[in-house]
Amino acid sequence: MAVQRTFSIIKPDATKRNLTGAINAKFEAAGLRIVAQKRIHLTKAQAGVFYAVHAERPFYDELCEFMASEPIVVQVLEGEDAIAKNREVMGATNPAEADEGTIRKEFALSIGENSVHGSDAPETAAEEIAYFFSGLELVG
Ligand code: DAT
Ligand code: MG
Repeated sequence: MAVQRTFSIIKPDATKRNLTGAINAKFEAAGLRIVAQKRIHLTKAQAGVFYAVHAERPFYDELCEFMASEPIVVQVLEGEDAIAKNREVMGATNPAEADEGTIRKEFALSIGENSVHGSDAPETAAEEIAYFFSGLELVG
């Protein structure tokens, strides 16, 4: 597997509880490098564009509301097999099903307030990185 980049978000439930550093430590311990990072506060409409793929799901409105409720930290992680590795470090969507030692097992509050987002494929990683970052902001 080659070196990849993936897009990550530290979500409102985590920024609010001052967990940015603890979550970044997990990424770095897994060999993922933070090659871009910024703190932003999305509007509900911007969150809606980001999560448009879930527009028909019953939790969509609540999800967009949550993502706009507090600042978030958006970042680009780089490393060997970064997309799969990041998903592994994150743990399952539902923290009740997440493995020991994963971010969601340790920090997530619920299936909705689950502390982190990570891209699920190379195509979505590229789209998501481009939505939040310009090329000049990616410093590998
Ligand atoms: P993931 O974030 O693990 O990629 P996903 O893409 O299926 O999961 O869903 C995106 C987010 O939507 C997820 O992180 C939290 C929210 N979500 C998913 N399923 C949910 C549910 N059943 N109830 C409430 N929120 C949910
Ligand atoms: Mg997803």
